[in-house]
Amino acid sequence: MADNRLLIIVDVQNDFCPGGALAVPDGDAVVPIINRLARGFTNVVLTQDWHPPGHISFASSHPGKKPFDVVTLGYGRQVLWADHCVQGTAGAAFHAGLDVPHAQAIVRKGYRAGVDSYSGFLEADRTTPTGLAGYVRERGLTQAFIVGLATDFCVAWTALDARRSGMDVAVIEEACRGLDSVGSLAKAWTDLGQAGVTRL
Ligand code: VGL
Ligand code: ZN
Repeated sequence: MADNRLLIIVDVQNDFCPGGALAVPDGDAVVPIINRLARGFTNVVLTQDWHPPGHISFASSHPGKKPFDVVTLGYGRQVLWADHCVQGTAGAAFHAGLDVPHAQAIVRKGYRAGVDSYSGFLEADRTTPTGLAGYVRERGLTQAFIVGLATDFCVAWTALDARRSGMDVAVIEEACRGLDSVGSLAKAWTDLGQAGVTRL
């Protein structure tokens, strides 16, 4: 019998953990929880935030701007961040304690210089696909369980897009941590609930 369940582990990378460039408070606490959860899944994919130097989401790319400022780009509203998850750096690497050797795919996102991507499915211009929707479809995966960092950005956007792609979606709250930079955590849970995402 086919196992249609997929665990999506979002952005458990050094820069999102304490000491990292864009640290999520208590972010590394999810590592042992995710390791334990992952043992219960045959199908596991990881997302990896993966920006080139000078990426458009970096405040340093916008003279006079600082992290958490908001700018309007061609595709809409963009929160600016400290430089983080630069391709090939230690900050972009997965947390060393993450132990999911049976993960089947790694989906990198945010690698185009001029487009951000919180979602593991669709970039911030809302038109450029990462390929994950096609992967999920070809593999016949219908039920997504989502964990990782940060709850209010990449986890929430990935969950909403998984839902839009037609999957049944649950976010496992104890295996996520949020940034809550701009009152974004409460809003994320509201949006997820309205989209029919289960909060586990
Ligand atoms: C993320 C901000 C910028 C995330 C990624 O993984 O939630 N947040 N890039
Ligand atoms: Zn990023």
